[in-house]
Amino acid sequence: MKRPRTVWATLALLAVAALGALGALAQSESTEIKVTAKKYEFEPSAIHVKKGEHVKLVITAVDHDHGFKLDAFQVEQLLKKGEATAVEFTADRSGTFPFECSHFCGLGHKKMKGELVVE
Ligand SMILES: [Cu+2]
Repeated sequence: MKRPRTVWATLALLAVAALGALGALAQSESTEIKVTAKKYEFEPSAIHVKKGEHVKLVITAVDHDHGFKLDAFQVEQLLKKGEATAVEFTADRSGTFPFECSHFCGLGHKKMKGELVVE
């Protein structure tokens, strides 16, 4: 009757591993930052976070549909006017990374930029 014992031992190990992963998730830093998008700026236009943080940006386009594109962390999201839209990523590298509006919104669209600073 070796096999059942092996199965139980494996299950127990898996359970311990799963609990460990959940614990790590709960402990990892998570930051929520509210951002406003309007012609032709993001506010704040410089977003500061700490390296390793899980970042949740809640972005509201107030005057028009806009977009949020942060290439360094593979984020691209359409922002519908009047809706709070969340984008999430883990800031696992330090540096200064540009983001921009990715949905044409008028003459100043190309100037609608900001930067994420990961320290
Ligand atoms: Cu735009």
